[in-house]
Amino acid sequence: MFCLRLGLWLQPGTQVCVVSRHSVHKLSSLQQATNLPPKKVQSLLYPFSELEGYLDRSVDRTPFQLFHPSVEDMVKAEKLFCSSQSHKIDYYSSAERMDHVPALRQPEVCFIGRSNVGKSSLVKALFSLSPEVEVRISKTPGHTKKMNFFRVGKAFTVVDMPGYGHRAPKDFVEMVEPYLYTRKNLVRTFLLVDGSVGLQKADLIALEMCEEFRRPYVMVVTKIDKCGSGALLTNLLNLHDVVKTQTTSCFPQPFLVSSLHFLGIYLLRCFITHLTGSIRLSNTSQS
Ligand SMILES: Nc1nc2c(ncn2[C@@H]2O[C@H](COP(=O)(O)OP(=O)(O)O)[C@@H](O)[C@H]2O)c(=O)[nH]1
Ligand SMILES: [Mg+2]
Repeated sequence: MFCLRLGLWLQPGTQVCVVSRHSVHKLSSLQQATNLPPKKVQSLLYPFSELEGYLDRSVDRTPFQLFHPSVEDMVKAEKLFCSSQSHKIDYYSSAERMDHVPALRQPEVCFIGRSNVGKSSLVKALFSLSPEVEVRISKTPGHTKKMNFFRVGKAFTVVDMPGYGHRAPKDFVEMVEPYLYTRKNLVRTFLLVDGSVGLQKADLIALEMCEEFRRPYVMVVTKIDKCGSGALLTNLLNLHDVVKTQTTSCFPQPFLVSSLHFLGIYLLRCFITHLTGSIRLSNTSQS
């Protein structure tokens, strides 16, 4: 059934993106990803499905699948991540202080989290269909010292924030907190946690801060390729428990991603375009 639906939305000639001279990763687009075996496609599109089988029957799956778009909607969302003459995706500017933050009006989403959790890698994976967009990824923790703004046409802005927790508490207090507190066009904050190590003390501090600001935020579980299903599930259930018992502004569903293997990237693209009002979901999607 799933493959049948997929086939319908990915007719030959369904244009996804005009590819530039930069090379595009083979899993960047749904069209390319769907050449893989169905089970693999399912886990690329809906990574939680991979873990579901390991869950005890008593565990309620609903919170993990609140946002469950159709493939059609994912295809729609993907188009917004393809740069064209009339819809330019580019790095816009960086800011080290709040008074350097660009005055942009589009809805904005930002990515925060510990240094090295995978923020820049995730932004790069989201923009992988427009590989000319330069997103810097470091080998050394704490490299991103600035807030980096990326424009997605007139639709929305994505902000890659400096990390916290590792030699960077100052950046966090001076940049991240005032930004989260005052940015008017910020529609959602994505708080990244490393799925292979689970919630750390610094993550809980960030979570507390997000709660204090009372602005809606979403947890993203990164690097899900880096550990086995057992460890990932333990970390995920622990996170779910914290979200359920200690938060009020957090979306109940954590988003699972691997920027390295493109797991969950299509789902997250769809969620971002939905949140920023850039696409309208079809009736078949849940949210
Ligand atoms: N295995 C794995 N490694 C990742 C993933 N995402 C990022 N990394 C690695 O984690 C390190 C830090 O990534 P980066 O995006 O710079 O983290 P940031 O400091 O939060 O921006 C880099 O060496 C990345 O290659 C992932 O999904 N899987
Ligand atoms: Mg970074």
